[in-house]
Amino acid sequence: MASKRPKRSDRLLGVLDEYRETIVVMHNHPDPDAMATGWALLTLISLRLKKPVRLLGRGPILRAENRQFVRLLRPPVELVDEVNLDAATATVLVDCSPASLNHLLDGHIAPTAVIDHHETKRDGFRIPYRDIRPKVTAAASIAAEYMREQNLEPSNELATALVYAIRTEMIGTHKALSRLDQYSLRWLSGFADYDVLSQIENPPLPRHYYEELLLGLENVLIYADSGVCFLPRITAPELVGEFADLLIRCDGLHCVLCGGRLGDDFLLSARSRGDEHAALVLLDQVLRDLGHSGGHLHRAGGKICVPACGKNVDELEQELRERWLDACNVTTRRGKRLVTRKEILRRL
Ligand SMILES: [Mn+2]
Repeated sequence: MASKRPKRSDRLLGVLDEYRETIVVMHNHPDPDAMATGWALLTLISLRLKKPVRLLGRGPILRAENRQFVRLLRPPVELVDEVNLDAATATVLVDCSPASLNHLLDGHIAPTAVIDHHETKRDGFRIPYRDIRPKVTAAASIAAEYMREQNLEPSNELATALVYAIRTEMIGTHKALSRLDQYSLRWLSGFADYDVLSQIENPPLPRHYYEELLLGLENVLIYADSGVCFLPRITAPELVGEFADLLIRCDGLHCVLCGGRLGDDFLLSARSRGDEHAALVLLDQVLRDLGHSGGHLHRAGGKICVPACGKNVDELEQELRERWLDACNVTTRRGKRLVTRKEILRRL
């Protein structure tokens, strides 16, 4: 007997049909998962409801792979600083939590719908449609499911975007893909362009990227099984998370904290593996009364507004290091450098 359970995509479309138009909102500095998910929803909404829909987020997009993604696939993304809403406009928040501050609704306005896979804090909002599945690796897998439910085939570009989104979200997760992720990947692979995918995965990198990587590596300190790195210079906000993904792969490390200042913001990324500590919980402790955090259990991010925190960057880094080591139950305060030039040369 066929299931009578209403399809999620039908419920979403039913909610949005009450409005004149829809704005799909991505998190700030949208990543491929946010862009691909938003793009699929935009396609779904415009084809099924035949009403105006836009895909908005705050920029800029700076990571080389993400710029290449935009250049080659041309997702219908509009980068804006703010959004004007009226009662006839529905909002769909994708790939981030309603209560988090890293999107155009700033955690103050309840969206009409949310489609996400992050761990979500209680937000107290009345939201007519919620589809939040933290066990799913990529929000893009959920968006692909909606398209499949509605018998819509993605264009080559959209399918490539969704596949790339799932592949990037797999980095550093240390867990098997959910059944939905696997199913979506298999379905999408029939439409995706793998030549373009490889061009997105291997973009030309600017020279400053290597400089920042070198400065970062020289600043990694190891305390027992915990690593801390404050990057002396970053030009793209995404580098903090990228560096954390690299560091958590180091033999013997179970949790890492990376941070760096960009303008007024001090950006943080935490990673963990194993059952003892979860990055999300550790970072939450570190940022108490200092800033905001969110993300996945083992991959979390956060932000502090430097002028508002009452400390200069040196004091802030010292405080963050203390709090991080306390949260990790590490008693030593003597860090060992991950790499030192002198030691490497001596071993030659
Ligand atoms: Mn995501």
